[in-house]
Parts: sequence; structure tokens; C-alpha cells
Amino acid sequence: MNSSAARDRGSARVRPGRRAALVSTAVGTVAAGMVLALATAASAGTTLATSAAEKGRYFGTAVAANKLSDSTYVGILNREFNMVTPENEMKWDATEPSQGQFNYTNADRIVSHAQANGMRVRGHALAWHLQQPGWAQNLSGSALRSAMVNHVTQVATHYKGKIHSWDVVNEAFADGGNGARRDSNLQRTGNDWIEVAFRTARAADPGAKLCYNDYNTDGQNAKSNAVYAMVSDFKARGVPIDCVGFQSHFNSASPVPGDYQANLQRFANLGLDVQITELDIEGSGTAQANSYATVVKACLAVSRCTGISVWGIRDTDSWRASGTPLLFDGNGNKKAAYTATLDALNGGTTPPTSTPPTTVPPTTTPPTTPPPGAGCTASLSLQTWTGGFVATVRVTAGSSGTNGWAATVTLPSGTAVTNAWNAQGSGTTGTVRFANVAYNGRLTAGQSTEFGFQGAGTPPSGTPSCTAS
Ligand code: G2I
Repeated sequence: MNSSAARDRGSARVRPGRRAALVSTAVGTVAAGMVLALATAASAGTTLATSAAEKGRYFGTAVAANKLSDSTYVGILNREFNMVTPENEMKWDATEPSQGQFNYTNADRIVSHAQANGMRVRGHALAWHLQQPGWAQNLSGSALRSAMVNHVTQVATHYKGKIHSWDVVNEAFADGGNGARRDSNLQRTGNDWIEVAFRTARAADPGAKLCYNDYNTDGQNAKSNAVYAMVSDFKARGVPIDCVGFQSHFNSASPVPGDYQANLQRFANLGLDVQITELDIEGSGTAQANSYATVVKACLAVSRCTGISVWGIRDTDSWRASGTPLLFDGNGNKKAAYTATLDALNGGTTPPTSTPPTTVPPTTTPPTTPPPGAGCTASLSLQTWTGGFVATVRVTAGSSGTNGWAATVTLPSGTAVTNAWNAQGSGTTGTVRFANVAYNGRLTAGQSTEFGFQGAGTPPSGTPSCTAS
């Protein structure tokens, strides 16, 4: 009774935000003690994205392209989130309305918005029994199988290098107690349709994590057991799968299961990531807030739970708006559920919204050279394939922490950056400088954050240099 997928309407939209830049540049007049106080306050984030990033996670939302002109919506999206999922714009009916004729207009708007604001994108969804264009609904057998393979290839290729994770297959298991596959035109093309979709997606975009995504799999039950068996089999046979998405649409008839964390953990133990992909919880007040906190704490307790996405920004953006299931009310105000979510991300403490100094700071002159251990360091790890690579760079603050940072990577001749996330790159060839984006510039002493980029050509070697501000 929770999502049972798609027949309601709704639309979610979202847009992350950035943190208010506190002091930082008023070096000449700010006492060392005050700088320290600010750095301490910054260790508990003040937005969902910042707080999640401090725990090594992302915090995302579904976005509807037609709401990107709504300034309240975009203001919250840009302030609070660092991952977006197009709510409907990447589905089969939207991207291939006529066979072989692809339309990426609305999905591209969302991807461009994300890229311009340092957010990553969850692709949703390549193969699904719902929201198929009419022509696909009328196909069967090998014609439908070929059409599916072509669709996955074309869409994943169009977005190659721009997608953090793809929901390759969505909702392929039946509800009820027998753990069977859902009957659908795709299922009737043969039981191997799911692994074919995954292999096809990997070939088209080797840098994206490939997820299986479903609902009513949030606790241990016949349906999640069936997904677990499929994923175990895929891992054993080398079918490319990197993550399982748990939609997590909850309400009073389908509350957060008591074994939610344990269920996430058992999937993670198979050697893949888990993600909470479409979170919404019908209700209000303290009960709703507590349920959100339970979900966040469960994810934080599972090291391979890499992020949480809610299915819309304001209650009025939801596919089930009457259930007021989201973190912001219709006017864009933060609900109790928001505060509980932020609190849980911060480990149970509510950060002060501002901490003005109560005494006038002394006017000592700061040192002009950084103290030992100040600045930052960077390290590089690579995932490579013939002709390309994904680089992950870990930036770690020195003993003074950072208000901002930049890491510089030298690329071999002929190599180019094709996409970057969690950092703003300048240039694409030669020596490329990657600067922090709004939500990850401020690091406390010893704290780390990661950004990444995809490249075509030979991967870089050596250690990136790092400068802090
Ligand atoms: O049903 C909730 C979600 C369950 N998991 C998969 C998700 O993809 C699904 O999202 C919902 C969207 O939130 C709705 O916005 O998927 C529905 C369709 O299956 C979406 O509803 C559709 C309406 O059915 C269409 O009439 C409408 O044209 O939204 C379309 C765009 O507004």
C-alpha cells in the first residue's frame, strides 16, 4: 500500500542550496578564538547536503523539470540537496516517445541544473513495466527485447559520464508472498531481461553505478528475499550490479520496518552499495519526524549506505500530496521532519543557526604564514577501463581546517576531463584545478571530503596538490 507505484500523480522538485558563507575572509580582525568557534560550529552541518557530506553521504531529492522556474522550489533545492533524481523525465515514455526518436529536453534541463550547481544525478529509470511509451507497450518477444536493449544503450550513452547511479531496472518483483517476478511485457521476453539490461548499461556507461530499485523491499520479506537471491546470483555470476535502491515510501499501513537497518546491512554484506532512493513518509508532527530520524540513523549505521534521496521537496510537490509526506510544507517552510532529519544526520545535535560572538574580539594580527600542518592534502584513486577512467580525489584538511580548498591534477597529454562532481573544475586538459563547491569547502581539522571526475584517455598518476583557504 505504499507506493505501489505509479498511478498517482505528483511531482517532486527540488533544488539544493548552499551554506551561508560565514566569516572566513575577515582575517585581519577576527581573533583566533573566534575562528575556532566557527570551525567547531561548522562540524555540525546546517543543511541536509552539508550534514550528509560530513558523514560521507549524499542527500538528494526528486526534481521535476517544470518546477525549475519556481524560485521557492529552486531556492530550497540549491540550499539543501547535492543529488537529484529526475522524477519522470528520464523514463522510457519521456525519452523515447516514438521508437528510435529520442527526446532529452526535460531531462537535460535537470542534468544541466545539477551540473551548474555541483550536484550529482541519479538516473531513473532505464527499464520498467510502467511509463512505457505506447509503441513499447504494444511490442513483445524479441522485438521488445531489442527495443529495450536499444533504449538502455541510447539513454545511458547520452548521459555517459554524468550519472552517479542508474536505476537500471525498477520494480521487477511482484508484491505478495511468493517472491515471484512481476508479470510484465518485459518479463515475458525471458527471465534474463534484467541481467541483459544491466550488462547493456555497463557497456554504455562504465562509470555509473548500476542499481536495482524497488518498493516494499525495505524490511525482510518474501519480496526482498527474492531480490536478495537475484543480487546474490548476479554477484556470483559476474552480472554487473553495484547497488540496490530501497524506495522507502512509508505510511501508517506500511511503516518503517523494525528490521530496516538489518535489511540494508544484509544487502550491503553482499558487497554492493545500498541507497535510500525515494523516501517519503505520510503523516505529520512528531510521529513523522521520528520515522524520518529512524531512516536516517539506519543509513548512517550501515557503512555502505551511501546516500538518501527524498521523493520531492515540498508536500505539495509530492506524488501523494494529501499525505504531506515530505520535509518542507507547501510554503517551503521546514517541518519537524526536516529538523529531525538534520539532527539525525548531525548525530543527534541541532547545530546553532548562528553563533555571533558575545564579546568584541581582540585585534591581534594573524600570522602571515600558515602554521605547521595547515592547508590540506589530496590523494587519488582510480577506476579505469580501456580509453577512460573515473578518478576519486580525497581532500583532507590540515590542522587549521579549511574554509575552501582546491586540488590540482596534472593530466597526461591527450587526456581530457569529461565530467566532474562535488567540485568545480577549471579547464579540461593539462593541469586542471578543482575547487570546492558550496557545500563541501568548509572542513574541520583532519576532516576529509571526496570529489570525482571522469576522463577520456590515459589516467593521471601521482598525488594531486592541495591548497586551502
Ligand atoms: O509512484 C511513486 C514512485 C514509485 N517508484 C518509482 C517512481 O518513478 C514513482 O514516481 C512516480 C512519480 O512521482 C509520479 O509523478 O511515478 C508516477 C508514474 O508512474 C508519476 O506520475 C505520473 C502520472 O501518472 C502521469 O499522469 C503524469 O503525466 O506523473 C506524470 C508527470 O507529471
